[in-house]
Amino acid sequence: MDRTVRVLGVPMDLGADRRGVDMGPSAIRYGGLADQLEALGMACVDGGDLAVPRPEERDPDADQPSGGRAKFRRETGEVCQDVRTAVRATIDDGEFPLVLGGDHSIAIGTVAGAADPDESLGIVWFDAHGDFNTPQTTPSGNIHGMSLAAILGKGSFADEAWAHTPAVSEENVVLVGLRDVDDRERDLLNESDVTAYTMSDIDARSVPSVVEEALDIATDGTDAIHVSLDLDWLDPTEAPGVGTPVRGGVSYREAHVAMEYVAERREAIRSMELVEVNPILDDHNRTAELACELAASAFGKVVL
Ligand code: 4U7
Ligand code: MN
Ligand code: MN
Ligand code: MN
Repeated sequence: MDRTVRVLGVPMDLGADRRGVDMGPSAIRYGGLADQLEALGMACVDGGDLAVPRPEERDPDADQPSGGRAKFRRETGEVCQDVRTAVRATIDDGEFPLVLGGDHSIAIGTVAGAADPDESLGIVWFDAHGDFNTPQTTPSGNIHGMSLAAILGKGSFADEAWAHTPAVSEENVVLVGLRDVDDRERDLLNESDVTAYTMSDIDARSVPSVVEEALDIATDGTDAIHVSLDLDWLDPTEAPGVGTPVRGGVSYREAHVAMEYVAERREAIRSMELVEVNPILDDHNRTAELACELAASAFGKVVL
């Protein structure tokens, strides 16, 4: 990937309960993102942060879908449409969009911008969670737990043009690292054609084998892929600064190895995002610094 990287910050926390994830873009920049990428010989420009409304100014329950709950649905839709526009403009300018969250609801916008409507886009989604709830199944009402289902048009998202991206087929969507899935979310995931690798699969088969297969599935017959990295994919001992930590995640080394395999496919990668970093819960910014390191590995950093 020889293109210039354009960093787009989305200080979004409307999709999650734990305040602080809105400071993720600053923390990741402060963690040395541009330096890490420039050390690789890549050009890096900063597109700044998009505007996101404060939750205190809005009513989370305005404009709810029938038979369900999706807090700040209207505002999330508006922000995601801005993300889509910014990502699309970046790609049209020949640059590579690296989106910094913010909570994972922003992926709805990133994918909408990355997916050319005339093409097909695969997704590899590294996460402890499935993000496969709908407004009808969610236990929390938080859209960051629904973003992948929204992209695929599940439940009432089927009728929401800002959310549903038909250029993404379930057959080319892969979840990696699952260890916390809600009951009704599990049913939806099992009924779908999405491929999901749990931590048990990683234990049994190792990261290289699982991640290679995930990349094969996402690239199979597609024009490009999107890589979505929720930092809670890692074990909380390595990434304590996330809103919804779950024990039993991948180690520091496993995360780097996974990103090195991602780097091998970088010609196919159209966009990437780093989400769910919460500096308030972090330990001296180490989760944000780790996010920068993992981005460098994904862009081809090697030791020798
Ligand atoms: B993240 C949860 F109930 N499943 O839907 C939900 F456990 O983007 C958590 O992966 C979602 O961090 C976590 O609220 C969303 C919950
Ligand atoms: Mn997530
Ligand atoms: Mn998660
Ligand atoms: Mn989270």
